[in-house]
Amino acid sequence: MSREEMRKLQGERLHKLVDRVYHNTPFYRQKMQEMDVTPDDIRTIDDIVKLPFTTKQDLRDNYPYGLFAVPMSQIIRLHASSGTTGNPTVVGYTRKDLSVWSEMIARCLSAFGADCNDIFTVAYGYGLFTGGLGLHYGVEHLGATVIPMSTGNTAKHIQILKDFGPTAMACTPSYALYMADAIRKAGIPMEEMKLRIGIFGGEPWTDNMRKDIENKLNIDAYNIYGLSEIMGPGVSHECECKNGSHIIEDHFYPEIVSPDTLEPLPFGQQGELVFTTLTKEGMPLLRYRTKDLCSLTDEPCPCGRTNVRMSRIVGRSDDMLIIRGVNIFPSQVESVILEMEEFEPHYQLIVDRINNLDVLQILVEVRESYFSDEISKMMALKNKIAYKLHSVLGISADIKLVEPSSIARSEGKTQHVIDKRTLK
Ligand code: DLL
Repeated sequence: MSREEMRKLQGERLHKLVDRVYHNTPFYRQKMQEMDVTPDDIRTIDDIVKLPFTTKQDLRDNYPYGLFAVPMSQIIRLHASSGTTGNPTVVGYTRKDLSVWSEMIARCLSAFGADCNDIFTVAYGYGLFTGGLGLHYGVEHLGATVIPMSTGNTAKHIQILKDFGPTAMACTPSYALYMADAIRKAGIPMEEMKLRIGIFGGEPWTDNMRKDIENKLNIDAYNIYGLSEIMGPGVSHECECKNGSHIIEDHFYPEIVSPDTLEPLPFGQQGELVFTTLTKEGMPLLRYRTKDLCSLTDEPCPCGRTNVRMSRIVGRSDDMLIIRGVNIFPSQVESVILEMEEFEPHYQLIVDRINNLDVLQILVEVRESYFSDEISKMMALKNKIAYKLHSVLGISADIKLVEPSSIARSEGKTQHVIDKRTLK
């Protein structure tokens, strides 16, 4: 599609979308009324700037189903990702949403050079996380074969890579490096395997990591990006040129805005990525602030695709961390500590990457009156908070109880995160 045709289609879809949310989502109707905008004011895609932004906080305020635009009888799947504190962010899909999602992923996979002759292992988490099931149904939609590995089964995964002859593997890039080391340690030469394509995303990675993965696994490694609020994996994907990721623009309209002023920025400038879900039925979102920092380009791509491309994600405009593919906010730790009288409101998350696996240590200060020389008492306290943190964060952490005032403060403030990972 030419850029002109695409923008026309986006404008038509935007008008229908705004009409839908105005009539079906009280949250949006109220926001639009406050801004004195009606669906009739939205005629072309350029009118998008008249619409309100949506944030994770809005999702949290309307937890769990407040932003759904259809009755629950039409929602056939729910997923969820981390909220900034206790409650997760819930997303709901209609049958049509799931069909669009599978088709999008099939498009991504075919851009990676895959077809119905390929066999995929999907080693993203299956469950509330969108990675596993998202890729799974996309592979089926393409007509290829899917092996639903999920995460954390490295020995079995290696055996399957050797015996079942998969040609493609989908997982986080850090897990791909971890697998490469495990395969080397198992003494299995890559030539005994048929792997040729890697589908990596869910966390930031670099072109150097790509080279490393490609050399170690003897594959072509491609970037896939997405977020559960918008759909899940597959919102954008690389092509054979590996020079930016094409956005599935007929379904998701991208903008880059300044995170400070929220003013739209032109192509080429770096800022916060914002998406509007042009066709989504279950939980459509207007101008959702992803907090991911990147830039966009509409320069023609040698592959021939005309969709706008986004650069790699270079950072976040909030304090979200991605640890072993799981999104973590320091405020989630805080919410647990504030509920427990045994602890001071001071904590620190120390993140590192050891042998390609992310490790998280959490330091928490025990209140004077609860501090004890008795090991059994301290162990019980540690287990108690470890259990609560695990249920809120969804990953395990090494908890270290420390004495009151022992976490360094500067100007009275604790530095809540020390991230020692450097993505080379
Ligand atoms: O991570 C969806 C996904 C699964 C994408 C598998 C790709 C592959 P969430 O858990 O909602 O969804 O986390 C979304 O992860 O806002 C980015 O910060 C980050 N992220 C996802 N893909 C990439 C990527 C899934 N390719 C958040 N590069 C997003 C950099 C990524 N960051």
